[in-house]
Amino acid sequence: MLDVAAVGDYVDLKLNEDGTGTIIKIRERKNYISRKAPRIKGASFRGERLEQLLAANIDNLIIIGSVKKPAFNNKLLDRILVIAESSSVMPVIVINKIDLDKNKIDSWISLYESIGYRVIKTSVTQKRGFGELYETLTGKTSIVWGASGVGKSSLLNALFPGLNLRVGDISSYSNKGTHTTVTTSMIEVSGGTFVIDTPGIREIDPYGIKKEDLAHYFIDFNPYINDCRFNTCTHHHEPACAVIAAVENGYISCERYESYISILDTVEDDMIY
Ligand SMILES: Nc1nc2c(ncn2[C@@H]2O[C@H](COP(=O)(O)OP(=O)(O)OP(=O)(O)O)[C@@H](O)[C@H]2O)c(=O)[nH]1
Ligand SMILES: [Mg+2]
Ligand SMILES: [Zn+2]
Repeated sequence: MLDVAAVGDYVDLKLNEDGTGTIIKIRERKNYISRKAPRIKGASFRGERLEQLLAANIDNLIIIGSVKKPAFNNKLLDRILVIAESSSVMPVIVINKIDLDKNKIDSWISLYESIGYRVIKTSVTQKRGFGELYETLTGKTSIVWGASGVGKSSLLNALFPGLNLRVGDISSYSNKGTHTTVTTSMIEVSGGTFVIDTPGIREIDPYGIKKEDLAHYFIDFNPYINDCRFNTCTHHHEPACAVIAAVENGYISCERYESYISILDTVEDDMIY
C-alpha cells in the first residue's frame, strides 16, 4: 500500500500539544485511484515514472467531458475509464455543455451507452441533467475528473449552491496553461455526500497495468479476448486475434481500439515485468 495519505483516506491522528496533528496510520483503503506521475517539463532525465495517488475510498468516478469548448476528447475518456475499471470504482460519464451543440455528440453517447456505461447529459446554463447527477452523487463519495474547462467546478456549484468553487472565465478552455481549479479538495456537501473537485487534466497514463491485462479494462473487448489464438495476445499484431477480427467486423468501435493501442504503447514504454 502506498504510504502517503491522499484525499479520501481515513487516518489515525496523534494530537500534538500545539494543536496540530500528526498522521500515525493510514487505514486500509477500499480502493484508490492513481496514475503515473506526470513527466516534468524540460527534464532531461527519463527515469521511471512513479505512481501518483489521487484519491482513496471512492464510490463514483465522474468523468466529465464537454460537447465543445473544449471539444469532446474520447481518448482522455477512455484512459480514465481504464483507471476506473482497474481500480474498482464506478465510472459515470457526464457530457456537459449540451446547450452548445447537442447533435454532434449523439454518436459518442450511443457508443458509450452501448458498451454499458451510464451517460448523463448536462448543461449548467440550461440547468439540464441536474436531477440525475444529483441522485448519483447523493450519499456517496464522488471524484470529478476531466479536461480543464469542461465545467467540473461549474456543475458542482450548480448542484450544491453555497459551494462557491472558483470557475474559469469564458476563455479558460483554450489551454493557455492555466487551470482554474489548482488543488484536489474533498467537500462534504450534505450529510454523507462528499464531492472531490480536481484540477483539469490534459493527459493521463494509467499506472501499474501489464500489457496483457489492458484489454480486460476495455469492457467491450471482454466477449472476444478468450478467443484469440494466443492466450498472451496483446491484440496488437498477433495472428488470429479475435479482438482485431471484432474491430474489422464492426463489433468493436475503431475509436475504442485506437485508444487501446495508444494506451498499450505507454504501458510497453515504461513498464518492465
Ligand atoms: N455554455 C456552457 N458553458 C459552461 C457550462 N458549464 C460550464 N461552462 C463554462 O465553462 C467555463 C469553464 O468552467 P469551469 O467550471 O471552471 O471548468 P473546470 O472543468 O472546473 O476547469 P478547471 O478547474 O480548469 O479544470 C466557464 O466559463 C463556465 O461558465 C455549460 O453547461 N454550458
Ligand atoms: Mg475547476
Ligand atoms: Zn487478440
